[in-house]
Amino acid sequence: MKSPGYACWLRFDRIADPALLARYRQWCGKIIVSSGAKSQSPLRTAVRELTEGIGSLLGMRPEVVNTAGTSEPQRERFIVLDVSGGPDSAHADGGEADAPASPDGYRIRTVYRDGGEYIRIAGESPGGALYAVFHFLRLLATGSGIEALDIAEAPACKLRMINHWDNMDGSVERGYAGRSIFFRNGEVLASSPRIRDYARLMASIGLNGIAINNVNVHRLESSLITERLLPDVATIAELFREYGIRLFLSVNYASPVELGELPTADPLDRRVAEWWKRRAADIYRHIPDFGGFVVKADSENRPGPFTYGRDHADGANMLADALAPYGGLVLWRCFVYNCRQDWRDRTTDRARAAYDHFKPLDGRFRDNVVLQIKNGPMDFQVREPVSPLFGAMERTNQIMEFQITQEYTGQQRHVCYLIPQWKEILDFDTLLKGEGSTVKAIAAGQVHPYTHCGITAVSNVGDDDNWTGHHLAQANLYGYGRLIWNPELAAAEIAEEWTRLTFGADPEVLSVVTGLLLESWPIYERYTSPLGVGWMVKPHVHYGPDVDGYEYSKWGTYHFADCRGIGVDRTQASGTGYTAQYESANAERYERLETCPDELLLFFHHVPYTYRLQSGKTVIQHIYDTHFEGVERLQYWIGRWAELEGKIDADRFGHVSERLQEQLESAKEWRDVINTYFYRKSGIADERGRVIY
Ligand code: GCV
Repeated sequence: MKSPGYACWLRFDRIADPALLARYRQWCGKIIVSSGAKSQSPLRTAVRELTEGIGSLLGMRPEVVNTAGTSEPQRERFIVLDVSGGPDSAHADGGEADAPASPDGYRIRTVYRDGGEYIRIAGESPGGALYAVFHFLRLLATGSGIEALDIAEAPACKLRMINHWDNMDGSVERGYAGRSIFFRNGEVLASSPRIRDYARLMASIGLNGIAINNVNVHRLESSLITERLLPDVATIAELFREYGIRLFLSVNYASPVELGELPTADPLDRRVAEWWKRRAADIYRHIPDFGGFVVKADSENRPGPFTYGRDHADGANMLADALAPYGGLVLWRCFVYNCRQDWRDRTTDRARAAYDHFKPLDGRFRDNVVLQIKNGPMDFQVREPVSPLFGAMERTNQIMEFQITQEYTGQQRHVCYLIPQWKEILDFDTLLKGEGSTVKAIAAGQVHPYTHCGITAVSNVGDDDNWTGHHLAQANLYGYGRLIWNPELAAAEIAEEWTRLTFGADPEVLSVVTGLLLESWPIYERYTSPLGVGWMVKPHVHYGPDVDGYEYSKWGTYHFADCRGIGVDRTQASGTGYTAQYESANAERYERLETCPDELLLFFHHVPYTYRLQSGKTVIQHIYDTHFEGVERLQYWIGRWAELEGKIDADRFGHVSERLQEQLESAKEWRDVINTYFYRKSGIADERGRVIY
């Protein structure tokens, strides 16, 4: 028996309001489908999803009719499901001229004609039709009017991906929701029913690519591209194909060596290039629409072209050449830095690394190479500036990488709704081509003429019954897809939509769940590391406070707190010069103390505890106040959540209540450790005389 969390936002509970039900039923009794919904085609999936969704929401089984190009006058109301401009497009409605430009786009219109009244759901492609169906079902599930629809949608980003950090033993690196849904004990779980359910979830939020294995590719996983495992991988690819999603694999750069077939992985060695060409041929024989490779090379002890005195362009291009004949991509990660730094060395700044490594290579990459750049220059901290590398390479395709899995943001034991964070990032104006060169515009290919661009993110999914560990963490997966489809959506809009679909429309439930979600990132930030400094977590596990855990280590992640002050001087004037990696107006804003935003102050500057922020508070008082407030606000929301008892099912109510208690204990620990640490370092008392140990 699956728990109430399993269906996530695709619950499609029966509509309770009889009047609404009757209205919807008038339209949904018959579905006319253009013919040619071939096996495995997303159009066929769209028909199935529409039929089943209507069945579940309205308690009726719609009649499905194939038109094969004819258009009989209909007396009753009905739905037309179609691919615009396709050979069988029987119900063109006159709105085609302004149809969405993207092949993934769609239109949904209510059409009143002599011959009948119908709702035309039309994708620009079969995949577009599937996205349209999920949109239509969302309208029904949220009780929207359907009598006058005129919707045209197209995704902002071309590549809308998910990365899994799943290993073949079934573990998930930085996974907080159980074990892998793809692998167990060295085997591929090719026949697991969960994989199709996951593909549904992904397609319902508009995602179109997935890399199923960890970017740290170890021995076992190196075999995923061999004849032994490709048939199983192909079975998974087939499931995703039904939902319009292309499958990618992370590959080990040293595969020819790891698999014992060559003595070298040198990208300029002809034998190596030939070896990858043969692998590519094998892969495409099994998976004709294979998306390509994700590569973590020369990073955190993973092999790469540096071993052979080659650079990243040499490395990526060799793989790109192998995939090019089949239309495959190389997603080459830019998370490259010195992970064996001497903490005594103040000249090396990890934040600089990606830009320093990659910017000089602009123009040298093949057109099917896409650089994959983490959203910040460090590593998914609760607060970081936007990576200055994003958009800085005009002639090199790029995608940005977010992290849905909450490695540094409470590990799905804490509520931390990340959409507001991603929205801030997407809205950031890099100014690289003048005003309006926002991250979202770059990701959409509107700033530079990238052939491939978009967004990817590390999944938060595992085999827990509710997929994401914390029920409320489902909102991050949902919101990720919705936001990268349309970055103009507000975080609140997404939260409300998700809550309605997941918990229903009770106004109190809506108000508490959305309120808690929307304040959760600011709350988390308040009780953890202050003012953008980051990294005060327990080493390796990255959960719970340890102020000096990384301070004297090799990872390049320091806060430099002493008895006088705290923060990392990344200025050009007196620090590491990192600020210069931004376009000049942004560089100057970060460089100058007076203009550096408070929330990033300690990322860019080392200041005394008595330094006064733009908010008017001193740094030390800000630290004390935010840490007390973080816990207080959490207590407030725990009280509000308790009011929902009986309004949502006991299973999800109880689960979230328990996790909130755990979060509270952890938040108190953070508060007391951080406040005590800085009180002892600075010797400055809290103005308000609260308890500090
Ligand atoms: C998959 C961080 C994480 C690692 C992760 C790495 C990466 O360092 O802690 O677990 O490795 O980022 O993104 O490659």
